[in-house]
Amino acid sequence: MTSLPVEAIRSLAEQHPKPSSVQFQYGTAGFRTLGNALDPVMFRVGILAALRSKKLDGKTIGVMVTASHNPEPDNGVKLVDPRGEMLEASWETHATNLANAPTTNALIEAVEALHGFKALGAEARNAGVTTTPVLHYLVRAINTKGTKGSYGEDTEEGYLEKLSSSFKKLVAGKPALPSLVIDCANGVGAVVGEKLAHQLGNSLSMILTNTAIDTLGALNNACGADFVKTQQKLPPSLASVLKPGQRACSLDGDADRLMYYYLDDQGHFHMLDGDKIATLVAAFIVELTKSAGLEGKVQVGIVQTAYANGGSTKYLSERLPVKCVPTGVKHLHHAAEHYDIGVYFEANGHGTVLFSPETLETLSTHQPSTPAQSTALNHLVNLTNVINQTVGDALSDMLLVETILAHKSYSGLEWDSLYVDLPNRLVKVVVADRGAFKTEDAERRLISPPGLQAKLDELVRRYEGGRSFVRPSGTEDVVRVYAEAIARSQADELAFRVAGLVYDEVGGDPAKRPSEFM
Ligand code: G16
Repeated sequence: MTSLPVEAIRSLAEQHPKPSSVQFQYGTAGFRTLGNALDPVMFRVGILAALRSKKLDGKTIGVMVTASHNPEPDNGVKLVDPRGEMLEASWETHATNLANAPTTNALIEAVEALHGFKALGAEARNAGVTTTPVLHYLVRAINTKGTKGSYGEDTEEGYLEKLSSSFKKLVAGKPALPSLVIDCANGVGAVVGEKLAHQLGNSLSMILTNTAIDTLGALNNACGADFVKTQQKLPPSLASVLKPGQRACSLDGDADRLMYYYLDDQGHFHMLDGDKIATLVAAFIVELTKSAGLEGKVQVGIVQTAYANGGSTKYLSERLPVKCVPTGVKHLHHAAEHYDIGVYFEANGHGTVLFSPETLETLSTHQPSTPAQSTALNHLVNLTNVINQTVGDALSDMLLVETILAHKSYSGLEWDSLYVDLPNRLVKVVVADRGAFKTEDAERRLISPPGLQAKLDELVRRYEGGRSFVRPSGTEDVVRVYAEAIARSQADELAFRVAGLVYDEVGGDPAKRPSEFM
């Protein structure tokens, strides 16, 4: 072990000073702020990643630089733990502390204090320009290389090969579906999507749109999964591309979220969000486990957040165990690990399916007693490979959805009719201090500011089927308000009334008071 290279850190740190006026926070998924404010954070994250790797016996750690679902000029950086999961929560505090050390000396002290590490000198490998889920895959593949749990070849090609070969097996013999239009949000999904389309050949016809990755200001601008989810409408750029009845999907800027949608015969837009994906996937996996003769041996469970549409929660909880956890894939992921097969999706389209080690063992040792059982078992095994189990992955989830649609001969309309979404509305409120908002009960209730929850309850009671909650965003400097009710106008009105309450409670610029529907 070499000792801490204090002088090297000192001279580099001097080149990346932290401005005293800013405070950084490792939030829901890493540091997010204006791209031009991130320089000192990037440097310190590099140090933290090295320390994390040392702490874990030299395991590979991932560092992803991405604006994710946010448009320019935002940017961000997030860390990936050795099994391809999000950074362990206890280290988020270390990340925040390092990022906020006010001087070079304070930074060196913080590094030295961190679990008493005396060595750095980590090796770095550049994964190049790729999606967030590919980075998660690579980290797991590197760390499991040559072991029983080997996750695949540790290259982007290895990732594409793993996904495409299992997809081809899953859809072999099924009639090819009509072309799928894919909105790449002008982000890196366009690059990896192009390679995936090439690998898949004629097993899936993909029409890639919004692929302008070099156009300034285009990223997530009036396109992408977050635009579709929050605006509940078609990206304008797809208006001339998408035909009634045709399926389309949007990735977000770093391709870890996925939203599906279609236009009906009248040209009306219908959204198939993370809840609809979770329902489709869970139903299919339950059906396969039964067909494989594994009923009672392997349990499927669902994890959602408070944003899950009430229609989906009702439908799913009548059939399967459903757990609600706070926003953030890390929370969903950990909860899903408690099931044999855990299906987790945020309504925003971020999610995946986890197969427990015992379930993987069961799948590899189970002896099918009929040809039909054998086929179902093979499908389950192939699903474990088409699904990126490290994190939500738009391209992998897309192949999963396409597999199911091909097996069920479903169009968007048939998939959509599994249950009816309650009309809902999401509103952002800009407040002076979002830190004043604290929640409990998986973010469904406010405990601070005091008294505000009682006022919300009183308001919600006036709306039929009304439900609303308020939480501080972990990725943007805003407070989010969600509301649903049985009628569209009621959901909209409730959302804006709650937003108004929130705004009045904490005060702020009157010009920014949420005014629609008031
Ligand atoms: C990140 C998290 C997601 C979360 C989202 C929004 O998404 O990974 O789990 O839903 O932020 O968080 P918030 O409402 O706290 O701003 P991404 O796609 O940016 O990684």
